[in-house]
Amino acid sequence: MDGKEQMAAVLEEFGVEPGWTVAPIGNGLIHATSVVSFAGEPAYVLQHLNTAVFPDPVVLAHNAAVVTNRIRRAVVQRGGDVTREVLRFIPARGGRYFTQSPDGSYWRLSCFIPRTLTIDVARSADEAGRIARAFARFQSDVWDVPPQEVQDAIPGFHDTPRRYATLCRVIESVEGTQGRARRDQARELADEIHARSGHLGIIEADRRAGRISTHVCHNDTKVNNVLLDQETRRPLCVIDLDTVGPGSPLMDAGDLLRTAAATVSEEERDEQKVAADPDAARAIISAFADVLRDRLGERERELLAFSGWVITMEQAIRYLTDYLEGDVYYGERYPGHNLYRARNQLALARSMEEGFVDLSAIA
Ligand code: GN1
Ligand code: MG
Repeated sequence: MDGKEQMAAVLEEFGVEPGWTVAPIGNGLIHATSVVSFAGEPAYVLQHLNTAVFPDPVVLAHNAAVVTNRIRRAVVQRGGDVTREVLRFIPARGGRYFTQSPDGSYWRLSCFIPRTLTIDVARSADEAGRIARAFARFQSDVWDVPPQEVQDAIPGFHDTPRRYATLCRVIESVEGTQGRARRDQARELADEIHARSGHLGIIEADRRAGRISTHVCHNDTKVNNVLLDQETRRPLCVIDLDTVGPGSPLMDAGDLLRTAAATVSEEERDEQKVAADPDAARAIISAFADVLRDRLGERERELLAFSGWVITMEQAIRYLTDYLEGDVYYGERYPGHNLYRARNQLALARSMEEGFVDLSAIA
């Protein structure tokens, strides 16, 4: 079966009529995402799931159903538009929200939301604030869902100290000529990470000790994981629900600080250009503090800015680990891609330290 035949078989499983064309869409790093159109009009989003990262499609479908049902109800209550403000997945034959093709791989289909765009960099502090508000509202809509109703699709996803321990282990164990060369290149970045390691575990330790809350979180609140209205640029719909699971709301605020307060994207190779904009950071922090005002505790409010630093360091650690392991998780589009990404993220963390995160005040 060639690629086109396989696609035809998959779309038929979802009850899609013939006459479609497909084309890649978006900047996601994990799944292969395409748009399915009829006579040039986009109708569906088709995803070929990356089962190396998400081995269990049942968990993904379950978590997505829990949050989209809850959000749909909230959208109706506030008089919003359910066709544009929440994802709608299409059941395959048999009623499940995914299907398996003969080669064993998994696919899923959702409705395309027209006249929207995604961005990789916010163009102003106001825009960063508006986007943060959309993610904070997502959090607030699912706030009452007991965390045990969703499952951890990737256990320990935002366990930053564990990510750091993995990096240390990989640095020690990298073998072979290429591995050693990579290790030498990575040394400078690793040293910077080691020097900051004392602060990496604070949020996770507080969460485990119950000093900060555990809730259903999105866990991947990148600036490009929300659809904006094409004309008004108003954030409409939070997407990419695969990492939904129990976690700390701080990590969702943190990933927004990492991506929406950054002046360039994480793909920028020139680290001189990488900076965190303190005005955008303030806008993001106030959006979370405002939307979740009765819900965040004192310790959570205190750690909001710091959460941006933690998640940026976590991302640097993840990119550097992947570089050392041979780009098995994120892949690479050019030699040294994940090393550049790690360098970018470390420059961003440093800029946060200069601008709005005082590590000496955090214990
Ligand atoms: C991945 O799928 P995507 O591109 O939205 C990753 C995030 C990282 C991000 C870095 C499941 O997100 O955790 O922060 O890349 N998702 C997974 O850009 O690992
Ligand atoms: Mg994404």
